[in-house]
Amino acid sequence: MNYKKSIKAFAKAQKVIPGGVDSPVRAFKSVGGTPLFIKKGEGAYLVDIDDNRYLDFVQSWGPLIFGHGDKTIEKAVIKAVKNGLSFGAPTKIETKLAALICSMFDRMDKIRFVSSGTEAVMSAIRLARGYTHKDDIVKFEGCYHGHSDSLLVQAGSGAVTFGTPSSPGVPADLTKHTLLAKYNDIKSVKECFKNSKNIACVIIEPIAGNMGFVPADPKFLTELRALCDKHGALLIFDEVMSGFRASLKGAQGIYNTKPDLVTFGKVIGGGMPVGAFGGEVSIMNQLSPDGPVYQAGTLSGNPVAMAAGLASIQQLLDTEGLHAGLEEKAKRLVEGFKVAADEAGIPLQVNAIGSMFGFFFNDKPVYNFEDALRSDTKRFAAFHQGMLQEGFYFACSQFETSFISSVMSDEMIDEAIEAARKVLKAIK
Ligand code: KE4
Repeated sequence: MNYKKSIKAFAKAQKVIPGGVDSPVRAFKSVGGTPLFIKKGEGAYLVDIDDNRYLDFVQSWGPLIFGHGDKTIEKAVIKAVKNGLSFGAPTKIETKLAALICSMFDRMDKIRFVSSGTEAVMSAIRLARGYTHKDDIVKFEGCYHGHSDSLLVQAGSGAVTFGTPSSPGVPADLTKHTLLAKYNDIKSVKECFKNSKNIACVIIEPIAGNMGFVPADPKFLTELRALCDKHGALLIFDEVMSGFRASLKGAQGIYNTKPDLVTFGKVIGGGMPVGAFGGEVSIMNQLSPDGPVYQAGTLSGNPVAMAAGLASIQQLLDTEGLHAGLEEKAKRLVEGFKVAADEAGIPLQVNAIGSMFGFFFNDKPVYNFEDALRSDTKRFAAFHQGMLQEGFYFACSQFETSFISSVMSDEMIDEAIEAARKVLKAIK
C-alpha cells in the first residue's frame, strides 16, 4: 500500500489541528504509521486519498451499522436538507424519533436528544445528581463515557491508549466525587457504597467496548441493580456504543437487568452527530424546562441529524433477523482469527456479541481493565499494520472494539480470516 498522500495530508493537518486530528484515537499513535486520510466510504469499504481500499471494521467507531452511503439514510438526509439545516425550534421529526426509541425500551418514557455521546452522559449524570440530591458517582476502571470532567478518571478508549486515563486539566475538586470500581467485581462496588452515603448513580458500559471488548457478567449486573436499589442510587447504562449494536435493544436485549437511565450515541444518529439519554418520566421530568435540572444545546434534535437517525433506527426495525446475521459473521470472524492465531502459536482471546467483536493479544481471558492492560499492545500494533497492508481496517488501539456492518458478505469475512492467517504467521 502507498500512503504518500496521507503522509502529506497528515503533516499539513498537524500544523493547524492539535495532533492533526479532531479526536486523539484517530492519530494511530499506539499502532504506528500515518493515520489514513479518507476520501470516501463505499458500502463495506473505505477508500483513502491514495485510492487504497479497505474493508471497514470501524464504521466511524460504531454508527454505520448499514455501512457507508446507505441509500435509505442518504435519501432521508437529502430530503431534510432541502427544508433547511437547523431552526433552533421544535420539529415533528424529533418527536417521531423519540417516540420510536421509547417504544423499543422498557422503563423509557422520555428521551432528550443532544449532539454527542459525551453530552448525553454528562447530562445524564447531572440529572441523576439533581434527582437524588447526591453528588458522588461510581464508574468502572477502563470504561469510557466521553470526555466530560467527572468521567475522565481511569477512562478507557483514547485515554488509556495514550496512558492518560485521568487527564490533566480536571480539577481534583471534580474527580473527588468520582469513585472507581472494578468491572465485573461486585465487592469493589460494595466498597464504594461503604465509603460514601452520597452516591447519585453508578454508570457502566454494560458491554464494555473501550478497554477492548469486555461484556459484563450477567450475575454482576443483577447484583449491581440490587445494590443501587438498596442505596437509592440510579443505575445508568451507557449504551452509546452497545445500543442497537449488541442487539436491536443493545445490552438490554441480552441481559435482564433494567437501568434507570440509558445513554445513546453513534447508531442513533446514523452517522450524523446525535446523542440521547432517556428514562422513566419521574426522572426525566426533572429536566428543564419542566424541572430544575438545566441542560440545553443549540443543535440538539437537529432536523437533518434526526432524519438520519430515524432512517437508521427504522431500518433496524424493518430488517428482520439483522442482528442474528451480524452476530453469526462476527463469531465466524473471531473464531477464524483464533484458529489462525493458534496455528501461529500466538495467544489470542476473542469474543463477539451481536455486531460487536474484539480480540486481545493476551494468554488469559479478559474480565476487567487490569486483565486488558496485560495485553501485548506491540503485537496488536503489528497485526493492525499488517492487516492494513492486506486491505483491512480495524480499530487502531487494543483498547477498542470493532464491528460488522450489514453490507459485509460471507466472502469478505473469509478474506479477512485468510489475511489474518497470513499476518499472524508473519508477526509470530
Ligand atoms: P462521543 O462524545 O465520542 O460521541 O461519545 C462518547 C462515548 C460515550 N460512551 C461510550 C460507551 C463511548 O464508546 C463513547 C465514544 N466512543 C469512542 C470510541 N471508543 C469514540 C471514538 C473517539 O473518541 O474518537
